[in-house]
Amino acid sequence: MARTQILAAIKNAPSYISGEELSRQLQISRSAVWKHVVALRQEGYEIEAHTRLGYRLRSASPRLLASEVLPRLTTKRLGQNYHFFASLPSTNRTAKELARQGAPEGTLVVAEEQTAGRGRLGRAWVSPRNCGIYLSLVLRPAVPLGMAAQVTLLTSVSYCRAIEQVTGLKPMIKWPNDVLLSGKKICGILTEVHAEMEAVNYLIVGIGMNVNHQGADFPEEVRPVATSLALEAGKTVDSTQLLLAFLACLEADYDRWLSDGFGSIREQWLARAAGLGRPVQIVAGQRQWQGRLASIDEEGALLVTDTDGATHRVYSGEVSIRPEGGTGYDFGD
Ligand code: BT5
Repeated sequence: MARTQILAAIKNAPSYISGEELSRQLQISRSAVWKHVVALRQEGYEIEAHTRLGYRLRSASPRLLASEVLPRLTTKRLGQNYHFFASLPSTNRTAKELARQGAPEGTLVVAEEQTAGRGRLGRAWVSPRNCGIYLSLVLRPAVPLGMAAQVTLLTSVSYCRAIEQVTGLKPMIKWPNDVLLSGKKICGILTEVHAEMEAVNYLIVGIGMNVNHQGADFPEEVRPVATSLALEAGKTVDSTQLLLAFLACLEADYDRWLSDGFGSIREQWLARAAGLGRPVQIVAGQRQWQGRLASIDEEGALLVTDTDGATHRVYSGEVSIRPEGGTGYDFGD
């Protein structure tokens, strides 16, 4: 495609490259070259145009365009089948449609904005334009249905590792699906399973990453519980670098999980667990009870000790971490 070739030529040129040279290389008119340059600028590339010298790339597009992500992808599967959208209702919904049509493992749907982003239990995920990464991956692990929930846990570990690599920040994980900084949510994960006869057919792992949000980007009701990497780091974070690091971490963790199970990820999870040893309130369906967060087991179930000292396995539900000796909750839904 001419536009891709023009971008590559401008990127590879040691300095300016003339319109004449581009038109000769691509066998298209100089005005056609100019039209492609205008389109590239609209995609976020800063391209200088000088009447005598020609074109020069001042900076690459900060957007998660295939032209920026694919050449730098180090993974074998995750992200190789790449679908980028400026806006979608929900990346999980689109990924599910692709999975139904037979999309291969690792298919990635990325959007710059979601107009109907979803959390668990019908809750909404706030997904404003140009500050977050909203993505969904199609995975096809050959595992029993009972292991599907572990994917949420391993994804949170992988995302923490990516954040640590790219920003130096030290996030924590709140079971089952939140990543936190300063006790506030910077990421939520929604894993949806399609199974046949107790075996996973495909999984959609949806991740909402708060990257470059400022306080005003969050609506008032979410502001007290939400933060972003930029707010915590005090500087803008390179979304492309973050996405690439995340995909590399996730592929490594996912492959380890496929061969060795959740036990191989457990220590990494525990090293980042929020609220270990702290009093917690568990809400599972209609039932509410209080205990102390002890650990996580080899299957990814949360281990909570009740007031009588008995340890219970929690497979689903909400956890609110309570301040020691206090009555209120410092985090919860
Ligand atoms: C989650 O649900 O945390 C899962 C969120 C998954 C979102 C991704 S984005 C890509 C993919 N496509 C989708 O449509 N969804 C996935 P839950 O644990 O139910 O938390 C939802 C709660 O988090 C809300 O009720 C709010 O309180 C809070 N919340 C909403 N938007 C937020 C945001 N941007 N940052 C922090 N907290 C938020």
